[in-house]
Amino acid sequence: MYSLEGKRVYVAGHRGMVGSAIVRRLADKQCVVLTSTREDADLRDQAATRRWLESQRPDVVVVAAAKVGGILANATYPADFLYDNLMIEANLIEASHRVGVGKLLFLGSSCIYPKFAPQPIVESALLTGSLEPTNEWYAIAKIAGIKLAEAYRAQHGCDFISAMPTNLYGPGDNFDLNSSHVLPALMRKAHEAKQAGASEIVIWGTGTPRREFLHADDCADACVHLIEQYSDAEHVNVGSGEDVTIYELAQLVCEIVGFQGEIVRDETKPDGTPRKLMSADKIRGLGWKPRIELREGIAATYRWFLEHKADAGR
Ligand code: GFB
Repeated sequence: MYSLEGKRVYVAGHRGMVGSAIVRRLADKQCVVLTSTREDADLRDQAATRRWLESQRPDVVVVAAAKVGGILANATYPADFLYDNLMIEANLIEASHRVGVGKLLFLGSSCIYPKFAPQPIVESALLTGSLEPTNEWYAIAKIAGIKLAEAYRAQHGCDFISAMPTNLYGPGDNFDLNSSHVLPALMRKAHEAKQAGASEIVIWGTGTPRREFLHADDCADACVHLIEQYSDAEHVNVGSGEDVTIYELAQLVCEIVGFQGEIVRDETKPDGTPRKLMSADKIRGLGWKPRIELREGIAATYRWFLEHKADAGR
């Protein structure tokens, strides 16, 4: 058991959906939460990152900072997804070792696993096959992050651990149709179609790929649980243990938003990996399970969208 009480906890990436959820989750932990802006330290800059950590002296570092995006953004900006993520994680992990950080949590993604990994995907499936081409750049950066954390543990005895969240959604998500993940994209499309009285929304691909979704608040809860309860080299999957097809997801989002038109498929757009349901056995064995059911989580996220984003871009 690692106690967070009285600790200085640096959440890198606190403006993102997961980072902000982790900051919320830490509110009752009697720790000091540290955050940084791009002006404090550009985390792609090694010297700036080191200076920031030396000045703040955190006990705990959460690597939730990353360049993220959906299937199209990954394919459009491969250099940014590989370079930015490699730099951010390498700079944070190395500087954390230098300043003697007692616990570090690195956050990856379920796309680290082979495209055709047996389902549900167990942690040991890492590096057993080829990656899905639409997100191999991001995946390779995240695999390097896992291995860095593992290497610093092996060589320097650092208590650095890694969590692999599944596809996440929730308040603070990106709702831009060109760069977002599927769930916020469908929410925006359904909302705008309803507002405009349109007869259909268009979804990308065949609608047959299966995805597992987890609310960002559940992910944040799992992250804090792992910081407190887990200390080992192998990464830990963080998921709900259930998946749906993209078409089923679109139906659910339309129902919650109140859009009754047709769902049309644009098969010129990529499907990506056919399925990536992760095994949740390991994290359940560590005493954690999600609380937010998909329908309830989407409804809460839609309320957030209505309050914060519904008018964006008009
Ligand atoms: O969420 P998403 O962009 O990323 O797409 P991945 C999931 C599935 O939803 C794909 C389909 O089959 C998309 O073709 N889809 C349908 C849509 N309509 C839409 C739409 O309007 N927008 C989007 N974005 N998708 C990402 C990786 O993969 O998952 C990242 O690219 C990361 O690297 C992330 O790992 C968790 O699930 O395919």
